[in-house]
Amino acid sequence: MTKNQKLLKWVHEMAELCQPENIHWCDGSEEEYQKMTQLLVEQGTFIKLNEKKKPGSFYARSEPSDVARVEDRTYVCWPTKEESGPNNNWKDPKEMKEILLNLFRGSMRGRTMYVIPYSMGPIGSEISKIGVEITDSPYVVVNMRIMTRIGKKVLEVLGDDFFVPGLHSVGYPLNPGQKDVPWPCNHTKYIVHFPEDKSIWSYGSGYGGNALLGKKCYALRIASILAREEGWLAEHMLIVGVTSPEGEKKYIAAAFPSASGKTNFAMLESALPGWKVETVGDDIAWMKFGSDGRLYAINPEYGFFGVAPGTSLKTNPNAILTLQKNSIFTNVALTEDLDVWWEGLTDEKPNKLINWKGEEWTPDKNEPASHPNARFTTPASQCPVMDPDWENPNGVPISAIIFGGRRSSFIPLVFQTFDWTHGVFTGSIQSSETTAAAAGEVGKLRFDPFAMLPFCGYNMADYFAHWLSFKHRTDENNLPKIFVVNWFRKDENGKFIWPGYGENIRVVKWIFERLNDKENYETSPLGFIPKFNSLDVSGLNIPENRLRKLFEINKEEGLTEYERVKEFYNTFNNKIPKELWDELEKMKMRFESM
Ligand code: O2Y
Ligand code: MN
Repeated sequence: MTKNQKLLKWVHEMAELCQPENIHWCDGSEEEYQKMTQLLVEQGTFIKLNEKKKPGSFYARSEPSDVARVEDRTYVCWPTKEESGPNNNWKDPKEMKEILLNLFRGSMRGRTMYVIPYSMGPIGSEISKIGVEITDSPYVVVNMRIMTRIGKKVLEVLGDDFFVPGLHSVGYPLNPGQKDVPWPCNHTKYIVHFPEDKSIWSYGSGYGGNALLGKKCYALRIASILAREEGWLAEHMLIVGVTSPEGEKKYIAAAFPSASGKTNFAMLESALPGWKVETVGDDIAWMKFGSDGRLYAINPEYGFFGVAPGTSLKTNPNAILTLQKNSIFTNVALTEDLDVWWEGLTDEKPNKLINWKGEEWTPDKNEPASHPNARFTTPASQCPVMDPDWENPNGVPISAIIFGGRRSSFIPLVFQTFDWTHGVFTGSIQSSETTAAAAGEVGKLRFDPFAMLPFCGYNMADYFAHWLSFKHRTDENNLPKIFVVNWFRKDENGKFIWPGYGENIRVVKWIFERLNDKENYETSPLGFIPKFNSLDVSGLNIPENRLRKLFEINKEEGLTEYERVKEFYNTFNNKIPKELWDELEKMKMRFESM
């Protein structure tokens, strides 16, 4: 066990508060995992999948109201609302602690309290950080074991050092003799972060980012706070290594809003001969300066919690290969022979399924068989295209940062920003149409700066200033170049123009060439766009007029964007750095003189 007094005291206090029947310290062993999955099968939470089709894998269905991150129930409680910013829900920390203490009191009655020590990042890396999650959900334990490095070895490196405490309860205590349900949860939900003591309190949900506290709560919200204090970046970004046919390799990090194809991009199978993409991470990047003044990134995670619908051998063959074994599937559909299925997995739908709600489903049904936010949890080590350096404790050097959004119009397929400050400005006004990854309306255009809107643990105006400050922390030439991509531009019939997926390598190739200072660009009001014919579209068969449409930049839309951004910046109570306001005016002038 541990001698860390803070940890022992906290576990003791939380046990007093939550009143569990037992306490189990997770050692992270295979034997423990086998026992827990067996327990989950016995409880009815898990169905063991066909051993021949998906060895070592399990299927779970959540309660139909507990299917996604609950942004409206997620809080960051700084002492003042201003510190949390308009991007976070806020309550006075003392008031919030009171609410939570009342909810957590006795919340684990009749259940086991699991203590999970976990490392975000390779154990012992200078860039990695440790957390401890207390949970009453065995489902969370087995998912955390795939998504993070957990157990005894983490306690060994923790010693007496700092860790982030995270308390999680599904909020479904059991009275003596009361039968459990397959997916215990509570209609009252709170996902709360306290920056002062760097703690996380999550109540009422057993799903995904609400409950696996290492992911969004720690690796983004709390880590973004630590990153500001310590001078680094905790970002909602995939990381890939790209190798050219000449054998030159560069690493790229890319921020895309939730459920916008990050996992597909992270495992991209190049449609261009000779180009290769290898995966470092698919969701989160922690970037720190190396001794050479460049930014080095690690993936703090250990597995993928990917969106299942739409994932197929055509769209992401490497994800399909990864999830063939030792995986957990949540809210997909179940086949008659105990395998899994989801929309898009095969061209033909199976004749008969059990849908994500546990009902019989046939293809004539009007609703999908899997939930749009159905997920697979699968070990990164099983991905056939993991980069040889994905666990390098020093991280990988980042040459380019890409911001991406879902925009059916206005934003071209790709452009490069003029410099770091313009890049930060562009990140700060990143916008996207919403998806099913969070509860709420789908398809609505909203600002999602740096794809961090739901994940930045403090006032985003201060976050923008933090990004701007990087220009002064190193020689600007050491910093990654910043690009924007938009795979989602639509034609007048509402159809996507760009084929996406493996063809996105063509855009990556253009970026790669820009990084080598190739004169393949022309200047537009938004930034440097590909010179006509400099984007490799060989063999794609896209008519010239459609290709031009991908790069159409419209004056009216530009001026409308200016007004949208002004309104957005004004929600920050005069806190937006002057440099960004200046960039906005410069953008307006470029559009006016079009
Ligand atoms: O927590 C969920 O329900 C899914 S959210 C998620 C999962 C994996 C990666 N990213 C996200 C996200 O919302 O950005
Ligand atoms: Mn994400």
